[in-house]
Amino acid sequence: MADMTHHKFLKAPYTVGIVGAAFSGGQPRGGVEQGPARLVEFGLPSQLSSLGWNVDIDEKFPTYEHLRPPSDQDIGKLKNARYVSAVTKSVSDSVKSLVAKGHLALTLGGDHSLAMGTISGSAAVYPDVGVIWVDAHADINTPETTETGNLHGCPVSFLMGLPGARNIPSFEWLSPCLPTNRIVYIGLRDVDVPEKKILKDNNIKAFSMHEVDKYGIGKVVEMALDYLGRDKPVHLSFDVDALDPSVAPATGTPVRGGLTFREGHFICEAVYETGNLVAVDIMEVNPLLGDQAYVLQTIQIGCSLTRTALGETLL
Ligand SMILES: [Mn+2]
Repeated sequence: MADMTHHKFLKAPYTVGIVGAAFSGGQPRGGVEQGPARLVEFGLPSQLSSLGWNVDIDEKFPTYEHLRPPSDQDIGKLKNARYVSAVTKSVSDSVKSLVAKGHLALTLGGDHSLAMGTISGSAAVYPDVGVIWVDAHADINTPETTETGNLHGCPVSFLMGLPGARNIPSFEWLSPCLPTNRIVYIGLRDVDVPEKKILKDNNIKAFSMHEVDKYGIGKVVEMALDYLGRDKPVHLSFDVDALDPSVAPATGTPVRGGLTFREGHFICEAVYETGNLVAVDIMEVNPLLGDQAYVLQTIQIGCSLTRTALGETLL
């Protein structure tokens, strides 16, 4: 068993609860719902056991089909809103119960709309949780600004309860739980014009690829952790499209100019070292996009990012 960091917000013996969130309703491309099963088949649970964790997983992967409404007409521009709401509510309950027990909640996606569930779940236990959102995209469109109506581009505005993203029909369960100063973005490079305005108007902390190039990843992560507070619980929400498509190609919305393999892993290493983690999301691994080699490469990266966020070190 490896030496484990002291975790300020977890109860010993340290347990990771895996939520296999097999869901793709927040975006139009099929396949991302198969991400969690492929990560598990590749051996993720036993890899985490070898790091010293007790692993709590329902290998049957509860499907969310029973939550699919019989009909789901667009609400304004929003697609599948009732289905996304029902699934994210279920994920929120799962994450909340794990975090409340002092377990680390590890959610494997699935598309990034799931973060409405994961972050509301950890914030229900820790209202001062700080979120590190690693992504090519800001995912902060509101029901008014979204062009596509795909909810994986909107979770942050819902969590914050920004104007236009409050009291949305079918999302009555989700009350604002993420103050605008409790999130830091890393890796942004494809941000819609209205999203840029939202980030600026609300003074939201964001390190785009420009800042990663300018300061280096070490300094960026240090600034991010200082900003959130070194004594506060941390929720890491990692969209694999933050990585350059040459590193993680099998994902729905790849954007060139992304994080290198090491930059992505460095973020996970540094966040783990704080001992403040309460929840980790690994999102948007889509095993149906690209040829087999690309898919395998992306699944391997999903596993290695997770291991690193849970304590695997190079030495
Ligand atoms: Mn995302």
